Amino acid sequence: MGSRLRGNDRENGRYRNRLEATVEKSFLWITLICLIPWTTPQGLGADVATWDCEVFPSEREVTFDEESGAKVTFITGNSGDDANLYFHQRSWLPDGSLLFFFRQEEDGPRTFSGYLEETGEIVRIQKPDQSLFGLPTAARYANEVYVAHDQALWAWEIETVFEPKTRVTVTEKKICDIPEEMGSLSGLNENSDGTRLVFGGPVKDSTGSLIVAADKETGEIQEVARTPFPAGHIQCSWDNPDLVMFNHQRSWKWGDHNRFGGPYDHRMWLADLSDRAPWKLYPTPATGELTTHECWWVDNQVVFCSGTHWNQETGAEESHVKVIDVDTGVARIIGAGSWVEGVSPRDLAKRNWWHSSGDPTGRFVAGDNWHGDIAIFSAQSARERLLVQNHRTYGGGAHPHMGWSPDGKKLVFASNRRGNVDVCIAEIPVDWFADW
Ligand SMILES: [Ca+2]
Repeated sequence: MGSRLRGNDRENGRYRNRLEATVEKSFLWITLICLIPWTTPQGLGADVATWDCEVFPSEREVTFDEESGAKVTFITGNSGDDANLYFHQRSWLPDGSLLFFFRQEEDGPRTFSGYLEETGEIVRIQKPDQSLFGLPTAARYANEVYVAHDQALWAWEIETVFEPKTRVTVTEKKICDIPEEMGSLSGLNENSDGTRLVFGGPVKDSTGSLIVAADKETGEIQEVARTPFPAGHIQCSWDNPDLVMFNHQRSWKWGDHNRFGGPYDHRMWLADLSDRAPWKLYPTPATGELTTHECWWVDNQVVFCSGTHWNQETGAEESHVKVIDVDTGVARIIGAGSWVEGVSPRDLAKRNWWHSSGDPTGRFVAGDNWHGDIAIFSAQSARERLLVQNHRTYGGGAHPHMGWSPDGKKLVFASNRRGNVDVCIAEIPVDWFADW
C-alpha cells in the first residue's frame, strides 16, 4: 500500500530542488555566459539565457542480467536516490546522445541532470538558482528538453562537444507563461508534429483541472479541456497532433480501482482542439476493473495495465498489459497477467504488471512489476521475455518506470539493487530483434 502511495506521490510530485547548500562548495559552477534581451518575431517578450553545465566524472558500471544476459548499465553510482523520468515522458534527446534524469547529489540537492552516452559523464543541466517543477520531457525532433520554472514553460536546447574536453551548453528559450488560474503543473508533453506543448494542472479554488496547448513558436495558448475532476498523466498522441489523453486522478485508497464504487468510474479520457467535449477511452464497467498507467504507443494505440480479478482482503490482483486502438476502440491483451485465488499478493505480483510503455518502432511493449522485473512483449508474436529481474523488493522502493530510447533498443529504469535508487539502461539483446 505504502509503496503505491509513494509511486503516486512521485507522479504528482514537484521536483523542487534544494540548491542553496551546495552553491558555495562548487568551484566549477555553471558559467552564465550571457543573458540578453530577446523577442520572438511574434512579439512574445522573453529572455534567452545560455550557460555551460558542470560536468562530473562517469559513474557508470556495466553489468549483465543473470537470466537474460541483457547488458544493464548503472549510470549512477552514488548513495542518493536518483530517479529516471516518469515512464511516459521522453528521457532521451532525439539523437540518443544524452539521457535526462534527476540526480540526488551526495549531501546536496536533487538536480535535473543528464548522462552522456559517449563518455558516461554526468552533467548538471539546470542552473544553480533554478527550482524546476512538473515533469520535464525531451523534444521529439530537436535536441531540446522542455521544463517548467517561474510559472513558465521553457525549451532548453542542448549542445555537446567532447574536444578538447566535454562541454555541454544549454540555451534557454521561453515558450509561454503558465496560466495564472493553474495552481500547479500536472503534465507536460509535446504533440506529435512538434508544434505545440500540452500541459495542465488543477484550477485554483476548484476540484477541476485545465488542460491547454501552447504554440511553441508564438506562445499562444488554446484550451484543450476543462474537467470537473483532477486530471493527470497528460500525454499527446504520437500520431494525431491535436489529440490528448489524460486520466481522472482519484484519491488513492486502494489503487486505481473502482471496486469501492462511487463516482470514479472511468480513468482514461481523450480530448482534442475541436469543440468536442472530452470523451472516454475504454470505459470501466461499474463492477470495477483495474485500469492504470496508460501510455501512448504507435498507430494511435494506447498501452495500459488492467485486470478484472482481485482480492480486497489480501490485496492480490490481476493486471495484464493491454493495448487499445483509439480509432476502433478495440482492446486486446499483449502481456498476460495471472490470477489464481489464494496465491499471496507477493507471489502473484511476480506475474502481473504495473506500468507499461511501448517502444517507438512498434516492435515491443514493456511491462514492469512490483518486484522490479521488466518483461518485453512482442507486438508481432505476443511472446514474453524477461529483460531484467529483482530491481525492487516487493513492498518498497522506487518502481522501474521504464521508458524507451528513440531507436527502441534501450530502456531506462530505476533500480533499488544497491540499497538506494540508481538509474539504469538495459539494452534489448540483439537476437530478440531477429526473432520478435
Ligand atoms: Ca543512487
